[in-house]
Amino acid sequence: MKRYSAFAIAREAARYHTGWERAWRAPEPKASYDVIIIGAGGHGLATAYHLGKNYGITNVAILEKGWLGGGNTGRNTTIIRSNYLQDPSAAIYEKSRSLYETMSQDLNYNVMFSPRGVIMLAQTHHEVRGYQRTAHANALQGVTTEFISPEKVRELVPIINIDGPRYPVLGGLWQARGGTARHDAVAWGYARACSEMGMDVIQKCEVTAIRREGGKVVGVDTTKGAIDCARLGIVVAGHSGDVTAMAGFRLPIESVALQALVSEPIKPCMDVVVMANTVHGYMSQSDKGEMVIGGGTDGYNNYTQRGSFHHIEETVRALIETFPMISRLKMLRQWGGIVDVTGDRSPILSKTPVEGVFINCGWGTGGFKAIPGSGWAMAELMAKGHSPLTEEFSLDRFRAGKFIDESVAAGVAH
Ligand code: FAD
Ligand code: PYC
Repeated sequence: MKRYSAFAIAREAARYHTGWERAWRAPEPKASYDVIIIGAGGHGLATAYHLGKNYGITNVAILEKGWLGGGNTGRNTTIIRSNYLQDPSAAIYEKSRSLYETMSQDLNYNVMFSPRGVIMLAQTHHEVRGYQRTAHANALQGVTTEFISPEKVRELVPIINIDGPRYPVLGGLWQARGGTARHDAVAWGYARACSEMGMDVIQKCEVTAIRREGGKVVGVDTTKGAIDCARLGIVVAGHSGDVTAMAGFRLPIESVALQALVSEPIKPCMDVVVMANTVHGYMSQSDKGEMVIGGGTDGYNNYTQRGSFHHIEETVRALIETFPMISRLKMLRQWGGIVDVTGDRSPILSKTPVEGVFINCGWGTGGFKAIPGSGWAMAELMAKGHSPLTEEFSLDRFRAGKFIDESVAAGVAH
């Protein structure tokens, strides 16, 4: 595959863009693979990529029932940060954040990583104490964050109303190297790199059954026929419960809709990401100028990929008190995704009761930021049978009661 570069753009401009190749192949499935990954979202693709890059395992198929990145990966508000409280979380989220720094170069694909900084506003004294505690924990974990004053918040975000009609801004947890990236590009960049390594990324191929013999996986049935495999990764976010049911086990997970919306594009007015968790809403400005806005999860389980109307109202109301100028904006689009939420708001990266079957799920409302780190760790788990980054995130923690409570760091009301 030809590399993307400034020279390639100039060359193609000179010949009317007739020489570009397809970014990834569109193959039909083979009869058998060493590894099958179910789900071509960011986590599935990153797992496949690191299996190839870090372990030389390339006889891999990634099966996707819809289109590449059409699940939560292409529906999220793209916030990247690693300011979590617990040590195992800080380790995997910071690994991930640092991989985002070089992702465009690693994949030879511009994912538009923008480390513009993320503030989580503290609007109650309880939140002030919570975020100060997180800043101290982050210092011990080697994650650079700081608790900043209301004046500093105002300096960073001139459009903010720090006096607030209900909750004044009392400070904020600031991560200067947090930010955003272009979500589709993350999926496309990984797909291109996987295809380049000889892996098959197969879209419109739904897995309908998982075949087992003697407690071990032997393959899957799909809408494109039966495919054999020695190892299987289930990486399907909101559909994890459905797919693990095919393998005969249940997960401690719930699927709920989480939604977002964008405004009409306006001139640059906010160059950091702001999360206001007490009033509940978060906002950033896209490169096109749209204000990207997200709300909370629905209060009931569902698979609608839409989200309920009252959440839009609540989210917009919360953001208008925080940023009064947005009351003048027209909203253009709204959408939802089905997020997979665990009781402790931490992910599951684990072996399963079926030999050869591995699960990566439970990223809930916050897995976009984790894509490269999760792929790195999941590939290690699948290739070697263990990974220091996944150890604490196994399914066993629910049996042993060793929860990794990240309900504050999750940032999104559940
Ligand atoms: P997905 O991208 O959902 O991929 C799973 C794939 O599996 C899907 O494409 C699906 O079609 C496929 N699949 C399912 N069943 C089958 C089957 N039987 N056969 C084949 N394929 C199947 N996270 C952040 O870090 N920052 C944010 O700002 C943020 N904002 C969010 C805002 C919204 C509105 C939403 C919905 C989520 C947000 N998230 C955010 C969470 C983040 O999007 C997810 O945690 C992450 O994208 C999950 O990636 P994934 O690869 O696990 O899942
Ligand atoms: O995890 O930072 C996050 C997040 C923000 C919005 C949705 N998730």
